[in-house]
Amino acid sequence: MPQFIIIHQQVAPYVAHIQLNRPKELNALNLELMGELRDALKQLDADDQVRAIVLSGNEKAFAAGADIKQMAGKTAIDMYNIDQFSTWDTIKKIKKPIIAAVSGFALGGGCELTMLCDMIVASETARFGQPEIKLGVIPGAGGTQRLTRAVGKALAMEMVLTGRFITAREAHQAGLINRIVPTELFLAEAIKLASEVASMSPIAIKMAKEAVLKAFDSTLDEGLQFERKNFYLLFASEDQKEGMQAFMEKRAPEFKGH
Ligand code: DAK
Repeated sequence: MPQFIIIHQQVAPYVAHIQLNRPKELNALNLELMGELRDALKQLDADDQVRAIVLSGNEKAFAAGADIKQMAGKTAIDMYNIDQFSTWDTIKKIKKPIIAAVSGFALGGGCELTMLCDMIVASETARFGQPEIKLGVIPGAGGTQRLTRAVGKALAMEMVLTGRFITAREAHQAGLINRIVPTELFLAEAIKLASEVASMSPIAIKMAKEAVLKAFDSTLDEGLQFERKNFYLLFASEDQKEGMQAFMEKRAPEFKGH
């Protein structure tokens, strides 16, 4: 049984929800929590009854970053041996879409975790930041890269160099998040968005996610080639036949994921 996360199966058809659950520590991401999160995501990624995943904290905090108390005394060699990157890399490789439901603090590793997700639904009280600079370090799980790609150089540089938190409104204007909703609805709206995604062909959804992410580390031509292959490949699926047949018969498609 995981100690630091709660897994809710079928919060909507084909939607699972993982809740980070270290409320007293504002969901600080200790190594144990990250290990549980990695294992849960891998398990849900392999589960045919799950087509989209919602990841949340609570109303006060998504996550206030890596656990500073656990990290403070570590040496470079400790950090090397712990190899947290393998955990983060596994999360990066999850094929099903992950929607972050964010309220309150999403800081440091917490902000980086939201950026590893595929979409972000935020409450009005959400605050995003990369305050590592105030601790004498810099972001270590993609904050300098994914944030810059999401919000552009000016704002990323300001956030990374000053540690300033931005509001949900600023995050929305800058393109970091998908939508802002009233605080009491942040989880429900994320589940609603996940349900919409989960109603599509799960195989097309995975290939679409893969292709969009390809845009971040390929030239345009390489990305287009990749997209083309996935596009062709989907014509080998029954879901493509069902989707197009259902359109012509003016009925809702019934996707099966093969
Ligand atoms: N770690 C440990 N404990 C934390 C914490 C954190 N990041 N954030 C909060 N807490 C704890 C507080 O210590 C406090 O515990 P007690 O003292 O009561 O025992 C409790 O949570 C409540 O926090 P506060 O009393 O501070 O609450 P406030 O509302 O006054 O302030 C705050 C909220 C979020 C502004 C403040 O707690 C804060 O500034 N927290 C630290 C934020 C921060 O600096 N985050 C970045 C951490 S560095 C990597 C992957 C990831 C990372 C690095 C490498 N690899 C893959 C290699 C990530 C690094 C980071 O995230």
